[in-house]
Amino acid sequence: MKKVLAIDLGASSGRGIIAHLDGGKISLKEIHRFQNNGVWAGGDFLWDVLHLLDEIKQAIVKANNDGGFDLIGIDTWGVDYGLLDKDGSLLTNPVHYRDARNAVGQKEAFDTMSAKEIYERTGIQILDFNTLYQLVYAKNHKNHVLENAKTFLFMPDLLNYFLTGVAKNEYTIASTSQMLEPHTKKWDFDLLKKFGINTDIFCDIIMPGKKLGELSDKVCEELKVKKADVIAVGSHDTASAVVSVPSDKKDFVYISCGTWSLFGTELDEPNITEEGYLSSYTNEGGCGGKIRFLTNIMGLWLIQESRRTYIKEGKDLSFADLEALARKSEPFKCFIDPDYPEFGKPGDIPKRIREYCEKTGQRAPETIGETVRCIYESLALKYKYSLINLEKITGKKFEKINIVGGGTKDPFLCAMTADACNICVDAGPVEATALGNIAMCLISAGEIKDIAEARKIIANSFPLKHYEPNHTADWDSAFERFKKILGK
Ligand code: LRH
Repeated sequence: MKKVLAIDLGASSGRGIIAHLDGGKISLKEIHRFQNNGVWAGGDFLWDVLHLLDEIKQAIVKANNDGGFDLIGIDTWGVDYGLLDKDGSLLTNPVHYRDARNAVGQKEAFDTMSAKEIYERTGIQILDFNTLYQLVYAKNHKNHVLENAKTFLFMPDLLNYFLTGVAKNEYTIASTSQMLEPHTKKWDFDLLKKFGINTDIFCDIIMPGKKLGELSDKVCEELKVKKADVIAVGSHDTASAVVSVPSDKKDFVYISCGTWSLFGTELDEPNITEEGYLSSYTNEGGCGGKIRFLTNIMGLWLIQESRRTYIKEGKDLSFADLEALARKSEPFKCFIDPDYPEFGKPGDIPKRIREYCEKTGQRAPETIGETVRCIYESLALKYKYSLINLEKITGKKFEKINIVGGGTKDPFLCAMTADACNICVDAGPVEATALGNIAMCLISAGEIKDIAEARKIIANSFPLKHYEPNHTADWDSAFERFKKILGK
């Protein structure tokens, strides 16, 4: 039985988890957890990638001392990248997708090609942090860096490179860039050339489930560990999370719920339409040849970032405290569009919510509980809005939503999702991303046949929490008010 070390990096923390298949079930053990905070440096908001590499090395040492491992897979958030020079050295720290420069790059990109045209070519949701716009910014304002770049690597590719010396771009993470041709799953070099981006820096694309390489001799010597295979998993965290949705149906709806809420389904082919464009549906690359047809919704970030503000103000409240305060507050007082661009930037979210409510003619939340309740209800209403659009675009009718990821630990949000959408919700597994990563490693090693079998094993290994909808007329009138705020 092969042992897997899954490294799962989120935008606020990272983990090392060891796992193996045991009697038809996957057993997990978290061996290392660490913080991953963006760092402000001289006005730039950056990722401390060497800190991440160091933490990954600590996870490798701990896994080695805990019985060893045979396979390792790394997944991270989407879009962000690092550049290597001709000697293979990192040129600068990767920029955080929440850095304000990306909006500038996006605006500049639209001078060359309209948003609609970019969507029609790539099928990817227009988000200001897409790698395409990050590179347009770099070309216009940091060309001295790009001029010295020999190799372009997304975050998981870069970490894989540090461990193996092999430089490749994994397909699922590359699909978040808005730089792939969605049908051929190859780089869209013609598109990149239109933006004047040097296409020589991109690597060969490797498909998820393939072996990328091995821990290098240098790394093994430094850490005093044995060789292990490094697998190209669905290295975009959402791609990994979707692998572990415990559904036995061909058509299912998932929310990968954490800092972001990724709401969607799986398709066999890209679906690129005017409606998809207008309702912000994306065609990201999935594992097993699938397309992740989903919309990126600003998720629990809104609560995480609000909590940071409260803590700075001296109110040391846990997530459970915030949830309890929300439960006690007046329902349906006011709503926000969670995806209003101002909410995506780090800072005082409660203040921005008050300003948003005043601007949209609503009673602004006065207490912490009211603010958090407003976030919860607005998320649930955005899910309803996204479900209606998904059914319209795909022509399918869905009977259940599978919520996976950290958000499944929040019963208030899960129940509200069922109530607002008037649909059953199955919540779990919590460790969806790590499990998808582990599943692709075990598929690559031949221990699991395919993704369908992995989903059965995962459903068998981790109990789900079921929520029946308790839909009331209040949710219908709330949804009408919500749509007006969205301008729909
Ligand atoms: C979620 C996620 C999401 C986006 C964002 C940048 O963690 O990967 O799918 O790509 O981060």
